[in-house]
Amino acid sequence: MGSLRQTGTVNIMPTTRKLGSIMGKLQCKTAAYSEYAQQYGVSGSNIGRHAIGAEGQHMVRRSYIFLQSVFRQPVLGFFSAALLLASMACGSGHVDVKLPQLSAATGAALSGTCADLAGKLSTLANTRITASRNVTAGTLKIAGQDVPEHCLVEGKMFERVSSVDGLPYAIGFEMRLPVNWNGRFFYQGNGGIDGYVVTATGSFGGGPLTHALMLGFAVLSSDAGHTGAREAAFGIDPQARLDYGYQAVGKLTPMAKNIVQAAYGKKPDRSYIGGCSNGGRHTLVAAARYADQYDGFLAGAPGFNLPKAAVANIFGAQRYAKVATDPNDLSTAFTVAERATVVNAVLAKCDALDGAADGLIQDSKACQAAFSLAGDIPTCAGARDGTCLSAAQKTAIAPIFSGATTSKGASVYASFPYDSGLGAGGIAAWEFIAPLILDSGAVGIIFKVPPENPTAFNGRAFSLAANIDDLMVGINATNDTYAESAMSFMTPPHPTNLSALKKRGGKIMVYHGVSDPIFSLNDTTNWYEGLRSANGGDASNFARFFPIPGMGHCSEGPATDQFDMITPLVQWVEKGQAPESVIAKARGKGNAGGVNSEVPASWSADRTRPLCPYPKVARYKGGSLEAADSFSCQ
Ligand SMILES: [Ca+2]
Repeated sequence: MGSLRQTGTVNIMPTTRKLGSIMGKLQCKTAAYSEYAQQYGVSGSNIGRHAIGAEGQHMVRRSYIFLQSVFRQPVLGFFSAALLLASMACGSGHVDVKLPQLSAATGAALSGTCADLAGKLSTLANTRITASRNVTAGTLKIAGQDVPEHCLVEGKMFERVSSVDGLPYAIGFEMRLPVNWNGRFFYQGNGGIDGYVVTATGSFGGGPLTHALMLGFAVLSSDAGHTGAREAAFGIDPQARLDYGYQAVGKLTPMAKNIVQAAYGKKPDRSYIGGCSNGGRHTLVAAARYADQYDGFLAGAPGFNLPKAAVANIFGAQRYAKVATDPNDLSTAFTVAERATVVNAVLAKCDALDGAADGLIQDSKACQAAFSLAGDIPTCAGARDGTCLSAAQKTAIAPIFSGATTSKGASVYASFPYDSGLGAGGIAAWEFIAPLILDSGAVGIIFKVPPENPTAFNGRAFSLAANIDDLMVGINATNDTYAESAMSFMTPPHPTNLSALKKRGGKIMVYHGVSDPIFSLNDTTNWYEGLRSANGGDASNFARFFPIPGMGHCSEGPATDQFDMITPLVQWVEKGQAPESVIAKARGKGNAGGVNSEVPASWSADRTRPLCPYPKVARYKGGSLEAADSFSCQ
């Protein structure tokens, strides 16, 4: 503040602050209006004038006249200072915006038996119930504890035969309905390319100690419209593409709420959707498309640009192939020892930036500025021995981190941050194997228009020979058979316009491993920055984003990856208590949720850390390096 101008003996700060507050309201109002304009198509050139409106114009004119009368000089300098304060006011959450407070859910008991319920469901539209049975307490266990008694309902929606491949398709699902219900519904978004009705427990956090079903939610899980046995081949059916992308969620949600109605005598008081990876993508897509259906959204590692991420991973495979010493094994391009060398160099530059040399890089942004692959890793003078990278390796690998590009230099997806988890076990599968067996089929058969022929498809050959420019065209293309492009059906229509969710009192929490090798933290950070901009510089009154240092894709890595985010999300949605941090625990020896073998031996088995809402990071304030309360979110 010392740089602010003083005029004579008059302290301008109170006045500047006052004007800052006015400008802050205007700026935030402008942002809210631009969100409105985005939604309703008001022309951009009119936004500014409309945004501040007559009231705003009057406020500015009144302030300007007031300042001129006091100082008898032009007030542009004050306006600059005021704007600075205005942006600070917006950024620190002092925005005078009242969002609706949703009421808390109230529980109910299952009415009648599970067998009775099946009879009540025979009239559900486009739905066939295939089984319903009681599941006694303890049949399922989580972290050694009994999952309470519930009713399992299985069924299919929209059974049909494809006109493209002549094969049967349906949206398979199961619902698990607790006998003692908490009044809430949880849609479990599953991972990968879907295809499996994963047990509907509603899990979250690596090695969870609890899950939505255990907490009393009614939980739905689905295959999103195709069976896993078909692998990527379902992608030649246009409707199966759309169901996988977003329509299965849209079809299942009202059906599931009707099952809840039949089971408990009322629809869910509150509805939540969550998942990690592709499940995080389903969640962010739902936040944009189905904000009227859900109150709370919990998105982990949201691959909301999944087609782009898959192309970027194929780009990575092509770069690794240039320096692999064994052409049949891409991991020889960047060995375990070489990745450990990079991790050690990253830690040397970055670990202490948060105040504690503890093996976790909390200040990832500062780390990216501090670390350089070119400068901080020795270039091998002779043969590669694990302690250096050859010049050719640096040339091949650096663009994977700085971000895949087309032949014309256009960004394909996003950059990836350097972090402490780059040597972890899960990295190799995502970097060296997935592009040849997962991303290949996803891009070639599910996303691209026109698709490759699945019967003659060789994923490895496809990925290593693909032209990246052509793939980018393919994921954005349509034709008569495939009327929606992958970038349309897989991604949220306007990712940073969550105004419908916000305005009805909905809340969204997002988490992402900083060392995630397939969906980049930076893509999620860019999205969240865009969301902040679209909301006057601060989205924290309805959306919070928690980076998890060291964590890989959804779990594991040298990280504190065990946490419960559904409980704080419910507190936020239903009681207005925003999560200032979430405590996460390392899964060392003896952890009831399953041991993470990548927890470093130097850590205590149950190390805890606060996960902080971006842009805050956990900084050391003193005390034990093993305890969350030695850190604060700043
Ligand atoms: Ca540290």
